[in-house]
Amino acid sequence: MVAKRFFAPDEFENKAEVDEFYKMVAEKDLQPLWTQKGLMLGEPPIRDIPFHWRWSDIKKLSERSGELIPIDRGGDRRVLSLTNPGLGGLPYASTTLWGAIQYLGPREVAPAHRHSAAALRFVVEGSGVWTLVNGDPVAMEPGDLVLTPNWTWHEHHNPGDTPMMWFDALDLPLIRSVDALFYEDGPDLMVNRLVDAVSSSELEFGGGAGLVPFDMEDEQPNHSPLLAFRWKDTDRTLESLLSRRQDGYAALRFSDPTNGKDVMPTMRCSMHRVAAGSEISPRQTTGSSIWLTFAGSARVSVGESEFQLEHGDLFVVPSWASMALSANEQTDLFCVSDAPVLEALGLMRQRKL
Ligand code: GTQ
Ligand code: FE2
Repeated sequence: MVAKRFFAPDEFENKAEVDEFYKMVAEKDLQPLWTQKGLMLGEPPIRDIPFHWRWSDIKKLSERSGELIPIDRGGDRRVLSLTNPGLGGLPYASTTLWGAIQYLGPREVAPAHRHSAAALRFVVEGSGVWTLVNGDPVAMEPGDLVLTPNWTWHEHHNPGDTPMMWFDALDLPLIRSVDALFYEDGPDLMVNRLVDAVSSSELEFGGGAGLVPFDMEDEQPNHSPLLAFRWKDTDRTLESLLSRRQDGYAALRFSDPTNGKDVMPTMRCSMHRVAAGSEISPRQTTGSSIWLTFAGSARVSVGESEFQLEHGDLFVVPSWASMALSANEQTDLFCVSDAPVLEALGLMRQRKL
């Protein structure tokens, strides 16, 4: 391959004139394309790095934050964000995704607000928290996936006697990068009541496989109207998928029950079950993802790194990094990625290695 030239003034015989020209261009806030190094490389220059966070560390620090830090107005959310060391101190797990662990103590309430970044929760431990999404109370239990789509009001309640910890993912870095992040505080709260009712979203759209209301309104939201995906359904589906597989690896994608699209326009959610001794074969894809080890134990390699995963551990796969996993025991993993964005823009590339 012929090396590209990057016409520095030194390369010219009429160096002084070229030098002067480059100065004049810069003075008018212009830059020549022909002097740009690294603008377009063969493969994307990727800043976020493969990284692993241990549940044991996060849990200890979250519990300590529960003792030290109140969550009244101002604090709002007791959240420790996964900070990818490749991103220069930004509180982001990957280039496009915010990932965090939220801790809500007994009888605490995280007050109402909304933002144009979309969010989702996947519950790791605890019980009894519910979240109010645009007025609809949605219970949260371990293994459940709960959505708070972009610009929906949300507040979290823990009316019980025990703390709860869950994983949050938001498309916040992506929304910030396109300068479209808006935020609004909500009305202050009312009562920290117990909720045992099933959410209206589940009553209307949670009927089960392929069963959706006939008389849906013409105007549909651009996200799943079903806001909670329950562990018992996820577990049962993974179990039957796995029983049909020879290779010991089953995966499902959470989808909008009305149209099969991803649950929200910017994030794809999936759940993976790998039988003891089985593998997720090496692969790579554009777009980044955050993985959460819900159960089991496994070894994963991401790019040049290798991580040993235990219950609750999280890791990030940057864009175009290879990923392969092998399970020591049966292992369940939740995954959130920015795949719908890449697909919508015609930028999805995937390959098995
Ligand atoms: O629970 O509403 O991890 O607004 C980051 C921002 C959680 C939330 C986060 C949020 C929330
Ligand atoms: Fe929020």
